[in-house]
Amino acid sequence: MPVKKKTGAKVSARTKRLQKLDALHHIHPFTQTELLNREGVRIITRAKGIYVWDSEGHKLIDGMAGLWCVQVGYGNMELARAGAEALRTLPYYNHFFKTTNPWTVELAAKLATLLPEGHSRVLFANSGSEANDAALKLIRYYWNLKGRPEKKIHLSRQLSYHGVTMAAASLSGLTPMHPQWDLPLPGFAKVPAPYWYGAKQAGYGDIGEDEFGIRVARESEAVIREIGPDRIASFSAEPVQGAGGLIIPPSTYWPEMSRICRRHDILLHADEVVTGFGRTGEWFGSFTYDLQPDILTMAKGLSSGYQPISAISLGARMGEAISGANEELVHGYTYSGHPVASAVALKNIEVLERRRIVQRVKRVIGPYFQRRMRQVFAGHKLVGEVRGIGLLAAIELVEDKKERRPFPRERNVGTICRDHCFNNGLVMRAIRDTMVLSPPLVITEAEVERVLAKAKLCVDLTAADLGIR
Ligand code: PXG
Repeated sequence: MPVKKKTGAKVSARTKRLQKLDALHHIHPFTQTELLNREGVRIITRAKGIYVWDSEGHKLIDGMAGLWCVQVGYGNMELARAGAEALRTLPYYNHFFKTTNPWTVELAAKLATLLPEGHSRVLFANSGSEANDAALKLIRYYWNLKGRPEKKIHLSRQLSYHGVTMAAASLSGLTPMHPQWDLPLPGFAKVPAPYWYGAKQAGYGDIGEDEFGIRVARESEAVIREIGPDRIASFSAEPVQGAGGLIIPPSTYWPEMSRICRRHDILLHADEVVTGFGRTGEWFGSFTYDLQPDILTMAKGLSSGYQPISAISLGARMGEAISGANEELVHGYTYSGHPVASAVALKNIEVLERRRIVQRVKRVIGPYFQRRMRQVFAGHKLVGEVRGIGLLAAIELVEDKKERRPFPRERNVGTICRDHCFNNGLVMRAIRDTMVLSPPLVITEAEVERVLAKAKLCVDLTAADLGIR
């Protein structure tokens, strides 16, 4: 997000200094370093509620809750105090050598009350990628314990995002994530994504949503049969695909995919890094879509992003096998279940519960947001589809609405729109030409209106740039 200088506006000496140091010493994630260094980085200096401010004093609405994670909004002093208290009392200790700390124990026990049935045991890590990496190890270990060492292939979907470690990136179905690193590793296979809006362009014709959900599941089963179900360890999936373009599965998809996993004895791994902690209107997307995962990974909303912490929960089948194994579990990070991160996550869950934030997403603000998104963008000449659930929403910008044909990639329509958003005080994520919103769960109706007014203005400005009236 480059700082766009308004005509005549001067950038402060402090900003200039930090930009220079950043350019010299800091390599950014998912960024073309040389390009960013020429433009100058934006420096975020503070945040409150749904707003962030940069070092030049520009105020932006954070329509993405950071990176889909700041559930309780910025500046929650309860979380800050909980973290400070743990820092003062026990800034570090680990869970190796038969030890633990009160916050991590309480957090594990609290999670067990919120997670899908049977998920009574958790392991901790520090990021979504690490949690997914560990999940794949645990899946391999489970099959080894069960005397089925040939079950080793990890299935996942095209356009999925599961993180960046060697294994999590291999699991990810976003193909640009692979060539720089000679990935995927062996042992990973992909099945199609239930991306209904793209079905026409993908050659499925005018297929209905429900029929498409079944088709995609059946095509996934064909891949399973081709590889051989006896060789497949697991199917990893986000209940709703986030970074791949906010793909909301047709209602027929999950029931059918769940049946297929059960039929072939494939472990279901729900990646709830985005969908966890209220984002879809339930504590976990697994409840929204009635999934019974064997293993579940969570991060982001677990601490509202205030601290780096993630967790892996095991359903009854894996939990019993792994915790009952007659040997040491040879896995764990220095910072797994860090006391400060655990204290913050625990307080975050307390705040979500006490303020009934998840219920409010389900009953009040989620439905309001979805309804108003559709009203504001209905019939817009650039908008092919508005989709979403809970406090996740996307508008897909297309060249031809009837044919659902996207703009040529080189026109960079999503990037144009995103830049208008930044320049007009709204952070919105562009995934190809799909504009995504995932605001803090504490957003109010009046704030939703502010987000939508800005989003509408920016889509209009994009249409004008493209010469579409
Ligand atoms: N699973 C899912 C579903 C995610 O969305 C990860 C795993 C990895 O988490 P960590 O904590 O290792 O980043 C994610 C992360 C984006 C964006 O631009 C999305 C993520 C991360 C960075 C950028 O949409 N999701």
